[in-house]
Amino acid sequence: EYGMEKPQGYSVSFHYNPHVEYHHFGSSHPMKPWRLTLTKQLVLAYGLEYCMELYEPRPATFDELAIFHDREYLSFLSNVTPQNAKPDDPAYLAFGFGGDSNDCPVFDGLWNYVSIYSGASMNAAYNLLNKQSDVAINWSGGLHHAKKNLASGFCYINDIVLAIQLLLTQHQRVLYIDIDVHHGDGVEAAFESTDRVFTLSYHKFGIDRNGYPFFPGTGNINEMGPINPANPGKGHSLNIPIDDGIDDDQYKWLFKIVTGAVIDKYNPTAIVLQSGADSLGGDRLGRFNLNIKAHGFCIETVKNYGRPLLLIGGGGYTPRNVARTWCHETAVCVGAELHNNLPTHIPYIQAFQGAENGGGILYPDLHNTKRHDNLNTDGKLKKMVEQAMENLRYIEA
Ligand code: TV1
Ligand code: CA
Ligand code: ZN
Repeated sequence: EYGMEKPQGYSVSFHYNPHVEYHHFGSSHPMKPWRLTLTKQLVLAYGLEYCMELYEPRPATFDELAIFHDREYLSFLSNVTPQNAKPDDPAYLAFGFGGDSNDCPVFDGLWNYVSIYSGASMNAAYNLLNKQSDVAINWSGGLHHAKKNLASGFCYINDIVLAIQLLLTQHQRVLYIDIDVHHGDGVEAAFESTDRVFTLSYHKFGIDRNGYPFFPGTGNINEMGPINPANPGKGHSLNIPIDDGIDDDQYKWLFKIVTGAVIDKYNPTAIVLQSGADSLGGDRLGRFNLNIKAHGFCIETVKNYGRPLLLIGGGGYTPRNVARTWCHETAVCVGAELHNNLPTHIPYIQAFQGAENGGGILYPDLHNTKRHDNLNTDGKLKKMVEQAMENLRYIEA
C-alpha cells in the first residue's frame, strides 16, 4: 500500500499451506508453528500479497520424501502417534524421537505437519525450475538438522535437502547459505560427497558455562567437508563460528565479505538461503544481538546477485520478532519499503503492542547487550575471515 513497485520482469512467489499453523509441539516446546500465523498476518496487513504470486502447495507424499529419507524412517514417522508411541522402543530413540531433551516430540498430526512444510519447499523449488519466479519463499520450511534416518533439533524431514535435490536436476552448482543461529549440519552432511552443492553456515559455536556445547556442537572453522582427497565434496563446506552477542555492523561485514567470496569463486546457478530468525537479538534460544534490518541485509545481499533464489525459514523462538523479520524480508524480495507503524486493524495486533512486545512498530530495537555481551572483537572476526578465505582454496569455478 505504501510505495510498492514491482520491478519489471522480476517475480516473487510465496508458498504457504495454512494448515501448518495448527500443529503444536507441546506447550513448553520453543518451536511454535503459530509464529507462521503472525507472519502471514503481517504480510497481508502490509498488502504484500499483491506484489507476489501466492501458492497453496499440497503436502509432499511418502515417495517424494523418500528421495532423501530412508523408507524405514519414513514408515516409523508416518505411523507414530502420541497414543501408540513406545518411548522405550529402541527404534523410537534411534530415530531421534523423545529422549531426555525431547527436542523432537511425537505430537498429533506430526506426519501431516512434516509433509506440509516439505511440500511447500518442493513446490517453491519447482517454481524456480519452471522459471515461474526469480525468488520463491517458504517461511514454514528450513528444518536443517534432520538426517536421512534421524530426527534432530526440532527437525524431522529435511525439506532443504529435498528442495536442493530438485534444483540439482537442472543446476550444476547450488549454493546453500544458512543464517540460523544454529549450524546447518543436516544439509552439510547430506551433500558432503558432492562438489555440486556448497554449504555455508553462520552460527553460534562454543562451550557454554554449563559445560555443554551450543547445539549441535559442530561447525568450527576447520570443518570444511571430507578431508579424503578422493571425495569430490572435499572443501565444499564453509563454517563461520561466531561467539555470543555479535552486533549488526560486525555481522553485515562478515556476511558480505564471506558470502561474496563464496559466490564469486563457486559461481552457483541457484541459491538456497535459510533465514532462521533465531539469530535476532532477544531470541529465546539465540545468542546474537542482530536487528531486523541487519538480518534482512543478508537476504538483500544475496538477492542482488540475481540468481534463482529459494528463501526458506528455520528457527526463530520469539514469535513476534520472527513475524516482523520474515515480513520485512518478504518486502525486501518484492522491493517494497514498509511503514514502521504496524497497521492496527490486524488480528493478533496485541502480540506486537506494549513496550515489552515492541511497541506496535515493525522495527523495534532488538540490540540488547544486557542479555548477551558481545564477545566478538573485530580482531577475532578479521582473523576468522582470513581463515575462511584460506579455506576457499579448494573451490575454483
Ligand atoms: C521440549 C520442551 C523441548 C522445552 C527443547 C533448546 C525443549 C529446548 C524445551 C531446546 C528447550 C535445544 C539441545 C540437549 C542436545 C540438546 C529449526 C544435550 C528452552 C532449526 C534446535 C535446538 C534448533 C536444539 C533448531 C537444542 C533450529 N535448545 N526447551 N533444545 N542435548 N537441543 O541442546 O536450528 O533452530 O529450550
Ligand atoms: Ca547457521
Ligand atoms: Zn536455529
